[in-house]
Amino acid sequence: MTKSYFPKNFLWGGAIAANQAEGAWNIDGKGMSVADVAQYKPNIDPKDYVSQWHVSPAQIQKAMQTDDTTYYPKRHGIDFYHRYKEDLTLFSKMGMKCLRVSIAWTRLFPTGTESIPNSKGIAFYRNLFKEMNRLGIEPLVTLAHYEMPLYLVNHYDGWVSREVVDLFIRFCRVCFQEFNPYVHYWLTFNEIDSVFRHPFTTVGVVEEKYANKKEAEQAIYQALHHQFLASALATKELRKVDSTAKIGCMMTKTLAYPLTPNPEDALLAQQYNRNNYFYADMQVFGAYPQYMKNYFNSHDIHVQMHQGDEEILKQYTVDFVSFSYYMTMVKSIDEDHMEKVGGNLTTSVKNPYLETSDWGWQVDPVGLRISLIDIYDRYHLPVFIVENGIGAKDTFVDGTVHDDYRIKYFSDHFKQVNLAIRDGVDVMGFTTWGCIDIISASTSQISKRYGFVYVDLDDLGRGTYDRYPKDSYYWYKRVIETNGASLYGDSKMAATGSLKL
Ligand code: BGP
Repeated sequence: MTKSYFPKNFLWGGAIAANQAEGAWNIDGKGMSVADVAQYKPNIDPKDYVSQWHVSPAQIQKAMQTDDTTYYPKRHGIDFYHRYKEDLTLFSKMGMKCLRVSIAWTRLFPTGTESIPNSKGIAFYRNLFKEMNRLGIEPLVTLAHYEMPLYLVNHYDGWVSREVVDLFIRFCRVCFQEFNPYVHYWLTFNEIDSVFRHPFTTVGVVEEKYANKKEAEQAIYQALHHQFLASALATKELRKVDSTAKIGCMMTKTLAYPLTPNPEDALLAQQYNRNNYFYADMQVFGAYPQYMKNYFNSHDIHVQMHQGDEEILKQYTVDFVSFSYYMTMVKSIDEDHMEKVGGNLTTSVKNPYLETSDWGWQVDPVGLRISLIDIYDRYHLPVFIVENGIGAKDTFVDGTVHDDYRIKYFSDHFKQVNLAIRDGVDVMGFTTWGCIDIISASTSQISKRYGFVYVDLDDLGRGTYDRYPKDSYYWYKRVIETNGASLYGDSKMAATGSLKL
């Protein structure tokens, strides 16, 4: 029987983002962010989720004039803003060692342009981090998780404007100075590679403003350059405040397999994977790789750089590589004629060996082990799985949810992480996505539930907001307290819910 190879200091935990959990979108001086424009559209065809993320100037104007929170559920979230103490208590009783949260830029700087931060925003995060420290939960903090100020989209063209780099660094400086006593692990940009999947949310680019696709692509690469630069400059700022704190990049790991041994399929998969690595390559190696320079030349893309940019990128690189992992992809030269599956705002050829989630995402635990090995072998830096989980339709009965499917999902994934550690990968920790039910990033639903804790709320914002531990809550508690050993022993007992608090 396999044993647990998880190191003693392994950071078992959970992850949420401000815009999907906090709510309180216009409370205590918070400004509007791009997340406040994301609508919930009932009965939408899953294939159209992507279109929801492509927002026009007219939609932005409309969203700014309405506070219909049933239509914009992220604005209410799960009210973590007011209930965080209750939630942290639940996490602490579960034994969580780490919680990934993000800081809403608009809570500190409502438009992004103020010179003095909003003291109520600072007080909220200071209290949050203090409480986490008190409970022995290590904060892992994302500086930008799909929540840039809407003002910067409307008045600066988002990250296309170089001034946004300075405004973001002003925000980072305040975060590091104010929260440094409580926070030792930071992440810069969530899923920085998602920039082409949903540019509005990632870099504040409204594609409609550009004459054609080519101009929009040029703008997105410019915005991306500014984020790479901002990642390096944020690292520089952090080092000034605390030389021992660690900062990481964050990518969506979407490993692609060739459908067949046809070398053309293998090449396609390799190209896809290389593109997926481009973003972390930039933040780890600190320079544009030759393959991207060639792409820019052949596609007539001109990224404007200032003198000194290249040195900054090179000098301030990240300490670790973090990633989200939900599904894998399949590549084939005959792609057009094949059955497809959707997920994570992208599509793939269906993998005949894998099952899919309720939302069609291909579930692949072994792919996680392969990804861990690939990432570690490429970068030789510690790796951190900061998002993974299954969005499912839960049934709430008798005050709980019997979510054996979630237990199986995590059990399978944790075991693969354990094997990757045995294979020599330095894994810092694992924060499961949406450890408490939150509003989905892509669909704005809460019925797409990821949590170990159920929140009494429906897609139209109706409910008491009360929290209820699911069976998986007790199961994960046991995994944490045995440092993974229960995965190979008494996990069945834990799964039945016999281990109550
Ligand atoms: C990632 C995002 C998260 C998150 C997760 C699950 O891409 O970083 O914010 O929500 O995916 O996606 P969804 O909420 O769309 O199911």
